Amino acid sequence: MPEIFRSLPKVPYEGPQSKNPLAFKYYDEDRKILGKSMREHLPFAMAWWHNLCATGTDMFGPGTANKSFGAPVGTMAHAKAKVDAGFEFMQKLGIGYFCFHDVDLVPEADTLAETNARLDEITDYIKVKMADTGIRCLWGTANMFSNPRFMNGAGSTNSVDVYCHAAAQIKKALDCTVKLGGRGYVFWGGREGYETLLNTDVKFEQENIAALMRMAVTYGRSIGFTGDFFIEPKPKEPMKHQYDFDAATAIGFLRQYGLDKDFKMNIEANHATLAGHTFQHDLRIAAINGMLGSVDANQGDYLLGWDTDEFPFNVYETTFCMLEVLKAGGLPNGGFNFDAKNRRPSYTYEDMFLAFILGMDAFALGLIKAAQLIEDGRLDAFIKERYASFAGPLGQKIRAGEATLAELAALAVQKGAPALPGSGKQEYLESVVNAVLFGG
Ligand code: XLS
Ligand code: NI
Ligand code: NI
Repeated sequence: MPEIFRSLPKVPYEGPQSKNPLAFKYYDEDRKILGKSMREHLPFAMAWWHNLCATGTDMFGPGTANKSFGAPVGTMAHAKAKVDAGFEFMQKLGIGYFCFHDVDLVPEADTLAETNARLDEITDYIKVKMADTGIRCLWGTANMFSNPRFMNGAGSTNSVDVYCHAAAQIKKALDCTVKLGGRGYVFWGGREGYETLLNTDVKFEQENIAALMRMAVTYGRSIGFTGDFFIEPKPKEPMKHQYDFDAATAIGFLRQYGLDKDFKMNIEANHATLAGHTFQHDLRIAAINGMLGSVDANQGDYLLGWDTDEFPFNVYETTFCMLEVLKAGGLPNGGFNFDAKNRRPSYTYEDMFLAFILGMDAFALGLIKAAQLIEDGRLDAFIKERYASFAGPLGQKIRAGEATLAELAALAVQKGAPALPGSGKQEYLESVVNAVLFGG
């Protein structure tokens, strides 16, 4: 097998003092943090689509990066070259997992039968590579948003034939995910939403999406899929409004349709910020509902209103993410999928390596700092103290749901006007965070 990234080495850990661009400064895979190795805390995944398929095309011009990997684009030879490139890349970076859409793996054919045959062929090829390298599949999904037939969505479409086609794609993508031992199956509702309410029956569409998900669960379980189904919330783009707006909305939807036992959230940083939240907010909402499943690790640009899918760089964000993940006890069937792409002018093979080094180091540093914040204890102690008034008999009664409104009203009269509830000390807490992050 000819080496594709010939001039690029296996990336070593060299520590924060290293000036070697092709070395990790923080990601030291065997280093133990809170009793577990960094590798165990951070199951990193490569997104097939961004890393092996996307060339930097945008609305104003064609791609700048060559991702042919020596084979004619659009052929099965190219599909295999992408597998070769992907596995060499993951091995050189020390990445343990990958994520894929059906049509990232093979070019879509004119018939489902032919596309499915191609998927069988490529997954056989991938399986051999997996056995050789120990690299595993984090999650699979079906691309139900690129082909023009999905212009009105898949589950939300007005066309029963398109709906049927979507079911076929999900079935096959589940077959492939199970064949590759994937730990999760993702629904990102790319076009599950609307452009205008003037032509849309929202209730009808949401019921149909739920029915499609229910069929997927039934089928998945019947073929031995024991992992988690994930919804990946996103408020908009490509549609003006998407039904899985944010974690809270998606969780409400799952509960309404009785899907909450089988589904968790795949939280993407840039989607949370598009919804007007922080990344940490959506992670927290998922976590407190027992639905923090997986993470699409990227970041947006606060000055731009779209999904820029940048590699994670902001260490405050990765620290707060890892704080949520550590407190939730990790991601049993999830991981950190770099749903991120190089900027268009960063078009070389070396840039692909540098981008993952940045992202993996940003998360490793976030993990180190989140663990230090937990060990430091001042944030947790402050929060505990902040609610201390509920620790007494009255608070306990309220928490147990045993108090009545009339009883509390009578007590309030007896007690007279309450004192102010105590300072929130946000500025102090922020200075604690900075001391832990930068105090050496
Ligand atoms: C797009 C989404 C997509 C999903 C997988 O914004 O992030 O890449 O992760 O379909
Ligand atoms: Ni995205
Ligand atoms: Ni994503």
